[in-house]
Amino acid sequence: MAEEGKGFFKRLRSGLTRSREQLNEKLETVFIGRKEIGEETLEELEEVLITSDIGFETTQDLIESVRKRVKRKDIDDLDQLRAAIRAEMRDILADCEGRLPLDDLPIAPYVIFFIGVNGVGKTTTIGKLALRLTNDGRKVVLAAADTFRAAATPQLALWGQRAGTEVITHQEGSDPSAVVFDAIQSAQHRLADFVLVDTAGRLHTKKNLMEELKKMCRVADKVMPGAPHEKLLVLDATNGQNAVSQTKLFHEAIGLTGLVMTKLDSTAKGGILLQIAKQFGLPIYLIGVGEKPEDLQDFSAQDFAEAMI
Ligand SMILES: Nc1nc2c(ncn2[C@@H]2O[C@H](COP(=O)(O)OP(=O)(O)O)[C@@H](O)[C@H]2O)c(=O)[nH]1
Ligand SMILES: [Mg+2]
Repeated sequence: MAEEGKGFFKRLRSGLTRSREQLNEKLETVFIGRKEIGEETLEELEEVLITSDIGFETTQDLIESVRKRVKRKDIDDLDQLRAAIRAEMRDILADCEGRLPLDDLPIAPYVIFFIGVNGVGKTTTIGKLALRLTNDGRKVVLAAADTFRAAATPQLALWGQRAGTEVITHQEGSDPSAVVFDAIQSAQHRLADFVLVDTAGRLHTKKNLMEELKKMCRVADKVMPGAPHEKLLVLDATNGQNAVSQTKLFHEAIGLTGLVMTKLDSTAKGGILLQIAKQFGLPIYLIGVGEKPEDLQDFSAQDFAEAMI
């Protein structure tokens, strides 16, 4: 692993500390005083996994895989059990590794909507990503299309300043579609590579929010046929099971192209990522493991599984 890679993995591992420690503690209690792994151990293991937020189906996959290995006599201690679970987790997640087209953009500007309920980390994620993209020499335009909350626009503008990007803003309460329109047009004129669109997340008016998002998509497509190129749902790992229902809700309403999961550092519920990966099969593009810009990472199945157990 290159030096930079090592640093990233260290941050990921440290971010997932709570999830890992809780899972490991539970696994240890299953094994205390046991000499061999029988059906009873597997049943207890199943219980442990089910209570680790990874979901029913993922648990069944893991248990099946462990049972096979026990039969082949591949597992007779806790370390080997951990290795088996790790390998199976990696395989489940491998299908969900998403990558933004950074090196060869299929089209420019590449328009990405960031969607999700209030407080999940949309604005922060856009800010961190903008910083990374501009550091890599990409030209970025930010669209402050959360016109609903007064504080939203200055928050995004601050990130834009930090990253040195243009930020398209309108007045509070104005039509977010108009912001999208202006942002894409401006990006086209300036030959920008990316438009990152920050959207509102008030969920108490669910129906209106979905309609508004659909309208923003229609308007984007009108200025630039095919836009938005990504509709990414941002999820907060600390929300646990609520993150599952949010994914279902938004995916059914507007058809998502991928996911971002933030705040994995603030919870022991990191397993929720496995549940969502298994249930929806959507690509996971980015994960947040802390407050710093470097804590927004590309999602790697191998690294995540290794950091998790
Ligand atoms: N610990 C931690 N905090 C995060 C992460 N991502 C976002 N946050 C924090 O979550 C809070 C809400 O983020 P914000 O971007 O304003 O959410 P929005 O309402 O979806 O736009 C802020 O205080 C962020 O600093 C993360 O990966 N880890
Ligand atoms: Mg916001």
